Amino acid sequence: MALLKILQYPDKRLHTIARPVAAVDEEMRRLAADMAETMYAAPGVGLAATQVDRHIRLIVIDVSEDKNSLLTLINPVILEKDGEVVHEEGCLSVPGIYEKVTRAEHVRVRAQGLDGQPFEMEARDLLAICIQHEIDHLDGKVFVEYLSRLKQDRIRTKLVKQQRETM
Ligand code: K1U
Ligand code: ZN
Repeated sequence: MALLKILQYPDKRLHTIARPVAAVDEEMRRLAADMAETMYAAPGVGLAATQVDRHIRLIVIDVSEDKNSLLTLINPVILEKDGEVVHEEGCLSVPGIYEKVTRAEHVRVRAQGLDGQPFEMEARDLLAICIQHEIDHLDGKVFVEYLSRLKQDRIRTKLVKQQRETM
């Protein structure tokens, strides 16, 4: 397995719309395993392929305390969403920034697993928030885009400065 480089905001590649996965093959399973290793090492509770510069509809998530409930969603689609919840979000592509975002409290999702088989699942709380955050990445959207233009500009300036200092 391998640790992958995570793109940092405001990298334009984070705004790429990911294409559907055509075939769930060995290469896809290896990428999913590398993404899971990268997410656990970061550490984080989710990672979208977009963030590692692979523009396909693949996400990994593990919101469990013990880090033993890895969920791999291929071609995820939100079928239903309801309720509203405000939660502080972070993002491995926007290091050090945590801001409140309003999202649906409950989602029903269809996806394919690592065996290529379609399945449906329901999610609430942090899992529902994380699924919406990761699917946004596949649609080229970073969570800071829910914030005011002023906040987005401040975050952009701060991160560009940080990235220059670590070059
Ligand atoms: O997509 C990402 O960049 C991953 C992101 C997922 C996420 C977190 C919180 C709300 C919505 C989506 C993260 O994992 S940020 C890091 C984080 O939340 C965390 C880090 C260490 C321990 C526990 C959580
Ligand atoms: Zn993110």
